Amino acid sequence: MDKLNLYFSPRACSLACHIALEESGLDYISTSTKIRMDEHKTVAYQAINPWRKIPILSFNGEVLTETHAILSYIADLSSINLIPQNPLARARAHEWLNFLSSTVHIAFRPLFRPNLLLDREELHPELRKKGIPNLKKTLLEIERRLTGKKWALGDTYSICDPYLLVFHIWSQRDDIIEYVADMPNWMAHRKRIEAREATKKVFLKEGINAQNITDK
Ligand SMILES: N[C@@H](CCC(=O)N[C@@H](CS)C(=O)NCC(=O)O)C(=O)O
Repeated sequence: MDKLNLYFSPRACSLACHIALEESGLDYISTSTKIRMDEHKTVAYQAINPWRKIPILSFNGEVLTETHAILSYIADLSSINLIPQNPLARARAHEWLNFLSSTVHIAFRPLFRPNLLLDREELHPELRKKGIPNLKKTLLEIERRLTGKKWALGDTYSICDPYLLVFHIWSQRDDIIEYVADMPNWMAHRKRIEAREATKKVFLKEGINAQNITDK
């Protein structure tokens, strides 16, 4: 099998896959493709992924898209227990992953990317205003689900945890933080993730540090 190659953009949802790969013990490489620099729109990247989104995992001529699918694949390949085998516990993992990709990620869209929803720039402030209560409600649901939990699934770290970190980082961005409530359970969870060696290594690889982590 080829080395797994993760295409990532710093602090994007690909960060979850990057950390999971580092935790997994699998042999991998990662390729920086900065969204901010439109590197995902180049002809070269489009030839690999015509959908032009990050992340992708490429290996053996395969190109796997979707954070949820990539995380699940990493967990299944790894000999480290990154997703439970027990059917209900495994379903709980997919419950988190689907919630994060389909509901939480999308709740940021009116604030981060109003241009994807409406062309008319003069309506963007209204769209942002409408998006704020929904974002807040969605993030507070995460806070509720983490009550009394060390990790997303309870006592054991899993692929759900680095995915949660991505959205916590987004929630603390300079242009978002004023709209979100205090979320002590989630903040404590983030600190536990950030204390792990794999997370520290990936922050270094992606160039994430205390100065730029809250940047827009
Ligand atoms: N459903 C996809 C969403 C992928 C996605 O939207 N990724 C963002 C980065 S977090 C992206 O590629 N944005 C660039 C763009 O939309 O132009 C997933 O969960 O992986």
